[in-house]
Amino acid sequence: MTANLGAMDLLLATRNQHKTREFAQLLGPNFTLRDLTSEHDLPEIQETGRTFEENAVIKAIAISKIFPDQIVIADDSGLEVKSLGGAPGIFSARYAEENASDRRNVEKLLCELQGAPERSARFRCVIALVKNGELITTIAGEIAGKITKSPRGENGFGYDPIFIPEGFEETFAELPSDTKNAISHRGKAVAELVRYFNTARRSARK
Ligand code: ITT
Repeated sequence: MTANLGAMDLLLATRNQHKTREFAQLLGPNFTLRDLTSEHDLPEIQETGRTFEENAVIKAIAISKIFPDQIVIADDSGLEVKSLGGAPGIFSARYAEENASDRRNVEKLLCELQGAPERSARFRCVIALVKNGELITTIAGEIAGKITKSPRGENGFGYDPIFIPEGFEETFAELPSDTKNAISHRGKAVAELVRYFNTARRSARK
């Protein structure tokens, strides 16, 4: 990512490069985004919360305490499937097992839903914004849709090949990234985050 004079520096508390790519596309050139992929000596953060919001706050505060001069954002997100009582939910990344691959998680979900007529689901995302170890705000976004019977498409990550957003016939992995970003749980949350920053900048100028 190139430095941009006047851009706001943000540290995204993630090692998931798919998330970083989406955030960079969504935030655009007014922000300089860095993630944790080049930080090799950080302690493991235990996501012990019971909700997306709690886990986003845990991640953002833990990283902010290590980088107190940075504006830190964290994304906790996942897929909630209605007929599975909201699973995999906060366990989306580790549904099949600890450190599961996307393929294993998708296989497990399709197996759990085998023959199920009720396939509605939603992606949810909560972003926590933290400075100096203190929570400033959390912002949520979600998108409703349904789960396919088999994976389709190569774009995106995670459960994208089996999720068809409402109003579409293609999966998130078949849609161009711009289309996903315009309607996704993360796209909505980041749009709200940008509005938050713009309002804060305007009132700081007054
Ligand atoms: P960090 O905690 O380092 O940010 P992570 O991948 O472990 O990375 P989460 O705990 O928030 O992050 O788990 C998110 C999981 O939910 C992710 O690994 C996917 O399986 C799924 N997920 C979230 N957003 C998604 C999206 O836009 N498309 C497909 N799957 C998504």
